[in-house]
Amino acid sequence: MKKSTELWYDKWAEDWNEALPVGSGRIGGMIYGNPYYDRISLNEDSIWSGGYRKRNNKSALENLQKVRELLFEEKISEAEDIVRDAFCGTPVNQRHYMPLGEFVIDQRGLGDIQNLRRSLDLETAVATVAFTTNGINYTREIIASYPDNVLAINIKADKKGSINVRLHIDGRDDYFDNNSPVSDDEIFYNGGMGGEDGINFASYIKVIADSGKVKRWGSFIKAEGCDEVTVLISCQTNYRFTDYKKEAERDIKKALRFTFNELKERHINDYKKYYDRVKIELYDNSEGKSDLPTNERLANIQNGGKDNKLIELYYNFARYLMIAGSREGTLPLNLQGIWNNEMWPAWGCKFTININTEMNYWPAESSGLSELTFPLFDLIEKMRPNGRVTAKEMYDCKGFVCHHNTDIWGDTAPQDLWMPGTQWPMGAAWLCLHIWEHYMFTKDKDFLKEKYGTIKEASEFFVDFLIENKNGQLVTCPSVSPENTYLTESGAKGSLCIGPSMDSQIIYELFTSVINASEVLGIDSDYADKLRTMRDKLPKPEIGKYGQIKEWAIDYDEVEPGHRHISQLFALYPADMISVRKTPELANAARATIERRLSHGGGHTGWSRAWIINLWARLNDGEKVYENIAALLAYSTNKNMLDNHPPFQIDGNFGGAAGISEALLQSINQELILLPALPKEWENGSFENLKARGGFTVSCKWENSKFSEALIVSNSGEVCRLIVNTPVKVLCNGEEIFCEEKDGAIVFNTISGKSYNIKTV
Ligand code: FUC
Repeated sequence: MKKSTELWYDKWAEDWNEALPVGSGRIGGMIYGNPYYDRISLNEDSIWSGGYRKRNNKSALENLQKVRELLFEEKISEAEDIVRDAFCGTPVNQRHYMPLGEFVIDQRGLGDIQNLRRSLDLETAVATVAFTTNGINYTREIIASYPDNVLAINIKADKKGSINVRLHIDGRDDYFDNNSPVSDDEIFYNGGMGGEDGINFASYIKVIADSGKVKRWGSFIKAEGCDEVTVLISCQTNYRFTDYKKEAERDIKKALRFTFNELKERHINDYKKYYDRVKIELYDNSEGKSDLPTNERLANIQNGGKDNKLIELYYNFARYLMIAGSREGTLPLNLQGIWNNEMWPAWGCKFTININTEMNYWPAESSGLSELTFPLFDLIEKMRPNGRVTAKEMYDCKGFVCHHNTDIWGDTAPQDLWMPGTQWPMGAAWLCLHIWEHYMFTKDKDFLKEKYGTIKEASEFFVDFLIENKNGQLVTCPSVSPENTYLTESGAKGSLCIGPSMDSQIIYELFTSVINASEVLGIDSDYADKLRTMRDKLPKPEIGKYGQIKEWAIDYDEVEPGHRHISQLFALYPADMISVRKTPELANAARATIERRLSHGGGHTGWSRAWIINLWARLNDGEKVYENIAALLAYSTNKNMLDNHPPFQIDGNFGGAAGISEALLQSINQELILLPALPKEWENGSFENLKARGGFTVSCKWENSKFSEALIVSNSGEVCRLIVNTPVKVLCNGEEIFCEEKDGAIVFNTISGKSYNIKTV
């Protein structure tokens, strides 16, 4: 039984939140697995409403000074009134994501069903629906292939001539869609949003049958008396190709060179290149529960049960989702990855960049899926020219800026008309930190050189935008602390403010990245000096009246103390400005901050809970890590293991996975920490090939909750500063090497390409 590498069920999915996702990075499908009437909800990552729009509000600049003055005078509602009209986007909303359609496999003539098994194998990325009826065993296998650009469905039976199936595509309401027959075995399906610059798509559906008869009836294809039936589905849009119809047709033609088994093999080989890179193994404490179907395993956790293998499965599923939803050349993972069946999905299923998109990529580097972050970097490049115009038109600043959302055209103007979220000029800055992260993990100087201009340009915006507050510190204004609202002493409520803590922290990290990059590349030292001077004048994390890290420059109370965003702890995770070893007082204040949020009902959305896991991991608290992973599984995970905000939102899957590995390995403040937050329940286990900043690949084993051994591969010859809570020696090529003990760390030089064994003494 594959306890940690398979999702499986003995029932078909009744709704979306039970269906299983497959993805080629670009084409996605959600499989319900009903033998009689199966549905596969289809997506293609570039099917969005409309096209690019210039939405910068031309009234912003003329009101900027006034808004700043009002905020300095603490006339908050007056400032907010102006911002609401003069800063919001025109129109207020960006474009949104939409489905491709719903493919139907109709076998309503089947008899009673026995032995239904619906599964998703994470080791092969193959979804299977298997069942028996009238003594015949049927199998449907579904793959979404990156190398061959199609979603492929294969229907088999173990008795010749017993497949009778009606195939059809439907499901986009009346959005200008055409469903036209090409031939007896092929359907051409196309549509879109119309308009000059709208997205249009083309999809071909080809049916290949062994023996039997294939015939078209209107827009349905019927295959009767067949031994085996394969369906290939392609899709392309004018987002990528002018002649997208031809491309979609070509995808089918190319895929037709292979049998289903060949397509499957090519798909598995491609997938395994990524999936097989890392492994986390925790011992099975489930007392037999890990053998149950996935939905029952989740129910077991809800009932207070244990199942470490389900935690492993959660980690593996996140890696699966990243490989299925973010590949070179695709768009980045949106709020639902690539899987959405609503014409008007929640929050437009866009890229919300005040945490959600960033969280999607939190586990990418540490789990060895580094190159799967490229779609994110491509999107940043799309945002750059737009963000340059937004910076100029709204604020008369250099550089490029983006607010708290973007779309596939890299729209940078504010989104929504919602004071706690809309006016936040930090989106591009936060995204750019992923560029630096990529460098820190890979130490790829060519990449850094190529992207230096991007992070520099993000920083240039703040060189112009920051203003001095009354204490002479440099702060953002106007901005918000995402997406919280404060109470002033007089009882007024406000969101707009001067210098929220998170902004200063993101800018600190951004400036530091540019400074470090300029040092690594040996360029631009004058600019780096300028940033150093400015960085000194940024407000640093401060402790407030509840012993917490202050969220705003003024120590306001929150209207909602259990708010889902814990923005002021950006400094603890993902950044490392606060840490147990380097800033213990601030670390205690961070603890108080989380406790305060949680005691007021915090952590109630999936992504918020996932963030909390990472925060506890950074505070080295294994028990809290465990407690919050259990809460994530129990209350914020749908039956199909996808994160439940609610509704389904994929960030929690990735944030949760990041938290699981963060408990086992951290690389912060130039130190590599083994087993920093090991929960008691993870008594025995191991991990293989997790990546660490500094260009290290790390494997480690522990027994009875104690470190037993590790292997560190140095990929770029950096000095290793190792923290492990037991005395160890370091060996290279079987020989003990010289180590220095410094400030609680074991420090040793490494040579690129060499492996270092860490053994207890
Ligand atoms: C932010 C969050 C919400 C949700 C939305 C997509 O606005 O505060 O909880 O995740 O993004």
